[in-house]
Amino acid sequence: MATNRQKRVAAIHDISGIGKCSLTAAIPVISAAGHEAAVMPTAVLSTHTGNINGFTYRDLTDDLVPFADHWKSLGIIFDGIYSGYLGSAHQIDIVCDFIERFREDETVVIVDPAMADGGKMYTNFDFAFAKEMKRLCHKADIIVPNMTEAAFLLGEEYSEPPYSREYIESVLKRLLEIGPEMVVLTGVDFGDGKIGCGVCCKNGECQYYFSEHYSGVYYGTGDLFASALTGAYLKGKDIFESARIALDFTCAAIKRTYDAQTDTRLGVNFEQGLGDYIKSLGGN
Ligand code: PXL
Repeated sequence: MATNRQKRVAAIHDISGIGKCSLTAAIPVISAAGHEAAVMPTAVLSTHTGNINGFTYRDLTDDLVPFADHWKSLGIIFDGIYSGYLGSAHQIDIVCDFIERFREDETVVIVDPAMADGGKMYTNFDFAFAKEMKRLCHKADIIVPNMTEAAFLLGEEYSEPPYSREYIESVLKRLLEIGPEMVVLTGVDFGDGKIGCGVCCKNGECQYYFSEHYSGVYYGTGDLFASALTGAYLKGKDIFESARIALDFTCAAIKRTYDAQTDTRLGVNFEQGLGDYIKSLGGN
């Protein structure tokens, strides 16, 4: 009996040489969870684009369909399809087609609508892109937006924290109406010095998880959170346990970085938390 079949996740993100986000977060975290990370790089950058000038950007749009064609010809199947930072509306179309071609009955589709934070779209994105991203979220089983991405997906203005419980519940409910089975909303802040996530399922069950709040902007943490959630969920944890594990992993990386007082634009120290992450999964 094949009881320990290794799972394979298609990770569709850019690769930024410095910054510990997108694929440089997804590959180690998904691997630590014991899964195979098959990568489809959407672009190659010298660094991420957040608050850093002069980054290089090589677009790989023309390679994406040939990647998919080759994988199809090899009969590759995926237990998970996990998308993050996409460089254009055209890339969103390609990922939508990829999901149509590769989704099997048991495939879990996780979409991190990586496009905005702190009330602003990332460099080179506009609100038309948010509309396209909504189409991709419609195809997902799980979406993992932060509060800014949630507002832009819903076509409303970003509100600064703290938030009321009613507002967060309304955001979660309206995000579910876009189409995913599960929503994991990050950056939930009720003004009590904690920060965390709200998790809601189509069946109406909702939970919140919180952790300590460190001042500062920590780049790449959305990608680490979504990658850790993906790893845990494919490990068979339910969405609530997966969110708690991902939050603990991400907050421990932020704490390590806060204590070390390093340049937060260059990413957080998640590597030294991979051992604890594996333990929280009960091994890899
Ligand atoms: O962490 C999200 C992200 C991923 N990839 C690139 C980015 C960002 C955020 O700024 O610029 C290239």
